[in-house]
Amino acid sequence: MKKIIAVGLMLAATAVWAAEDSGPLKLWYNKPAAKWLEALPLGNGRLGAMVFGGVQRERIQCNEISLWSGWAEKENDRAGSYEALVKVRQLLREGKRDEAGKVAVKEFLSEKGYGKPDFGAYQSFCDVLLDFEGLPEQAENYRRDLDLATATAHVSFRTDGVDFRREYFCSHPDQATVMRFTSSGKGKISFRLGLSSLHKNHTAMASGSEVVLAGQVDTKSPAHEGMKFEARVQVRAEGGTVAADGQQLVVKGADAVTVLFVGATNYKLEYPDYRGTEPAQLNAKTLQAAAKKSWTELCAAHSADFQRLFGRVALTLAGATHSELPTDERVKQYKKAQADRGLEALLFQFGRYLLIASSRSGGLPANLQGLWNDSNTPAWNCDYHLNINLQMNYWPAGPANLDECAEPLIGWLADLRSPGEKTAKTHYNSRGWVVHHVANVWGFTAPGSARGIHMLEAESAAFICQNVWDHFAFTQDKEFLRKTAWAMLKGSAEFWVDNLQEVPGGFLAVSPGFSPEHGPLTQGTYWQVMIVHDLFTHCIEAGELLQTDREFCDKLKQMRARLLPLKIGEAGQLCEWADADLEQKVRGDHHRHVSHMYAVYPGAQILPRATPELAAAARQTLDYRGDEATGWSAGWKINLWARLLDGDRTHKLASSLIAHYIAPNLFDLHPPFQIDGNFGYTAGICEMLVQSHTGEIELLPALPKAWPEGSVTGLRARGGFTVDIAWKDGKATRWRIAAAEPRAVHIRVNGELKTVLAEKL
Ligand code: FUC
Repeated sequence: MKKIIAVGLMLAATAVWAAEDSGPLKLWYNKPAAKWLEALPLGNGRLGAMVFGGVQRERIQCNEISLWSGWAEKENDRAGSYEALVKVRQLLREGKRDEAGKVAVKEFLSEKGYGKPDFGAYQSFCDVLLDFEGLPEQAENYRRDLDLATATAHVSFRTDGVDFRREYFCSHPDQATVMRFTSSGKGKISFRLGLSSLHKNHTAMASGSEVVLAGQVDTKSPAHEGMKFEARVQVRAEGGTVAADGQQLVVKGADAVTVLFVGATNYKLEYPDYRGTEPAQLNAKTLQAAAKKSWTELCAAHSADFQRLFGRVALTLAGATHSELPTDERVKQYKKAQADRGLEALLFQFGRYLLIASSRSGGLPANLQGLWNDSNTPAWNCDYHLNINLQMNYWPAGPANLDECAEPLIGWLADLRSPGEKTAKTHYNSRGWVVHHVANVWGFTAPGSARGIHMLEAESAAFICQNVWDHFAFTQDKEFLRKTAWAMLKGSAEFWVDNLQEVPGGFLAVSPGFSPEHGPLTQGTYWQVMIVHDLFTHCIEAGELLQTDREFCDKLKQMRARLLPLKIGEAGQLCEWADADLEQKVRGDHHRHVSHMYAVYPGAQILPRATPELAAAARQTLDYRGDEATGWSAGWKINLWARLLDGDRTHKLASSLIAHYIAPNLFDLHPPFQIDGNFGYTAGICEMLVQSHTGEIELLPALPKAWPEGSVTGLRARGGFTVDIAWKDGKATRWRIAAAEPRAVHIRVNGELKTVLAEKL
């Protein structure tokens, strides 16, 4: 029997939690933003704002996460597609991959969807434009910052001997973007405020102390009504006057001003119509409630709400930190020297900040840009890509102690099940639910049109179920497992029970299979098999925990045992395909997708200690692929190298992400901006410090030499544990594992495996 050692006894008497300070959690600049990628993001999960910080002309570019073009189609699935699927599978059995691909594109893919107007795109919302009368374009002592600790942006400067200060935040409790303008002088605040929008169908009107912009997205189709939206601003001046002038509000000679911004659409996350209350009605109610609160009360509510989430985790990395430099300069400097531990820690916390700001309960999931977008034709529709991007967005939720932020994803998936079941029936004549490469807010689950076999990624539902399972694994919330997750997992597993195909050797595999954006259609793709393996495993475990569906779970066990076994290729690589000819190109292949690394991360089938040969093959594959790629690809590789327990290589990837793929405002660049890279980075840092996918909690599994000393508190491990660690000279000097109830847990620390008692949280 293993000895249970009280945690406290292991603590080195001199150790402290906080190593050297990694510098303030602030992004700061000495000039206004000239471009969107220099502006500072605020968000409450539904409303987003980008603060430019101009002295004379201030622009706050605003978003609302549900504002989409397109519409809810009654029918996205393609009648007769199942017959085409039968043909495609037969062609693949005959080894006719090209022909199978052609039939799939011509006869199986839906004519609706991606690239068509019905699918839609995430839209810009509106801008709040402020012209401050009498202020110059440039001022002395200028500073613009975003304080991550309080989720507040500030702009301050001095002109004509008067100090001006502006503060901005997006409040979740009050569902409003709040601005406050003050100065050291009396009656010094005068401005005109207007709202503008890129949408051609809109009107703006000011009256009293409010201005309202109402609009409707153009569907370019008379048969379909576009989404309606409305923004409303209320100005509360202390001293001075407020008057309406056409489309603008005019404030003159105020001492201080509070501005409340509310915004809404008539979208409702509810299949099949996705229509809800009129935005004017929603806004009137929200504004009325927020208007009753003073600036101080609004601040206090925002701060308490945000701190509850953000304040759970602290990370300090000893070593050089350049917080004295403006953040854009700091990023430039990092490109040259990669010697700024403070920036590495800041970017970690920025990822946590962004998840809180773009994904809160009651909202939609964070899309390709979180919720920040200034275009009506954004890259990839700024949609939900399910062949890596959406999954990556939620990788940090569990380990970075932000479980609640996964709720929008869970809610959206719950809604997607109904259309997903219909698609499974029509396209696969099968039970269960399915979604493919891309999805939107309109319940689109079909294999979308136009873009060729890329659209054919039926494993996407099973892939996102990995996030759903992890939500349970981190929270241990059995009610969630019973009431919500079980139906999702079981439904997805049912789909695969009906769809796995027998391939040579009597194994089960996915046909048609496709390695994301790489290679042809085949029945020998490994990544899909890896995903189905994990789905079945999680389902079996859930069934046991919930004491339900024993027969079904037994069936899953039998089928899992027959899945195509993973293979090591002639060049020592982990094979992406069972088709030997496709593996010939492995040496020169630097494709950004490393899909068959799924079994290393986020899956856990390949483990350096338990499956060393496969782990060595995974390393070899990553070496062939190389470290360069795109923002999210670098983000994924950080997690992969951490799981392969190589701290220095992990740090190299993390440094390379900062050096190559970070904008002045710390948004990650694919390029263009894609938020998955930010979230991949943050998840990767967690994976360097704590891992918990093997039934034990490993402390500092991938600590690089560059981080000899530091501390982290509040990270989470699967099983509902919270982990604090301090380290020095690359060794843990102090740690604390806590759980809701004290219980024994296996930990691996400083090369030893121990059983310790987790403290009560
Ligand atoms: C996937 C990637 C692309 C891009 C897009 C949004 O399809 O292959 O690189 O990230 O998503």
